Amino acid sequence: MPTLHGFSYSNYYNMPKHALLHKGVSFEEDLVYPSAPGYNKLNPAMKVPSFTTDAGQHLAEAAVICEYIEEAYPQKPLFPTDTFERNRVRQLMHVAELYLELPNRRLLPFGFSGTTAPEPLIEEVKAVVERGINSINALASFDPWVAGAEYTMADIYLFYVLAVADMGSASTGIDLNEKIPGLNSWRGKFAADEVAQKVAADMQANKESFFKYISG
Ligand SMILES: N[C@@H](CCC(=O)N[C@@H](CS)C(=O)NCC(=O)O)C(=O)O
Repeated sequence: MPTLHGFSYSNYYNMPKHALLHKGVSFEEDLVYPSAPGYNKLNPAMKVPSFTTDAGQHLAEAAVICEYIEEAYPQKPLFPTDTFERNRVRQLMHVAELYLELPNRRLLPFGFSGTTAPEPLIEEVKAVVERGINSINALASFDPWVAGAEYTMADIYLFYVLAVADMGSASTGIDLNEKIPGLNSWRGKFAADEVAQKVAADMQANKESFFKYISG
């Protein structure tokens, strides 16, 4: 059986987890934090998630694991068959990660420690987030899903990216729901799904353990 390694408080871990649950794939969850001894054998970059295939091979990077899941488990597809549309979904995944998740991630240590981020850092983050907002507004339809009529990996990616983007908003003051028309109602629709609710419940269940891990 394939194994997903990581922890449920991680938004990146929850992307492939959501895809596996959506497709009804049987898999094991290995609760592990990235500094665990030997974790580098699963992912040399020491980041969560990583994935072990049925054949015992290790993969890492959430987007790569998601693509593997789609190829290995084609049921309930999460990418369009049309070449252009499939790559449009990938573009949405990448812009969400690069211009909404990663800049806001730089502010997480301040949020977690209750300290104020330096103004120059906040300005840098805001400039990058502006690119993300413009990209999502240009590419996403929210009609009803991110890439249009079909529920795709872009929905899963954007939803979990927003977990970190929201935390950064406390420092930047950027209200993504206000800046991206359609975002809030789409988010409600996504979150109402049974799979999203299981992932959210597991995330909450891991919260205490995660904060103990980072405080150590
Ligand atoms: N590019 C990586 C990012 C994963 C990532 O940043 N994971 C966080 C948890 S949400 C992590 O492992 N952080 C530990 C660290 O940075 O040392 C991916 O797509 O999988």
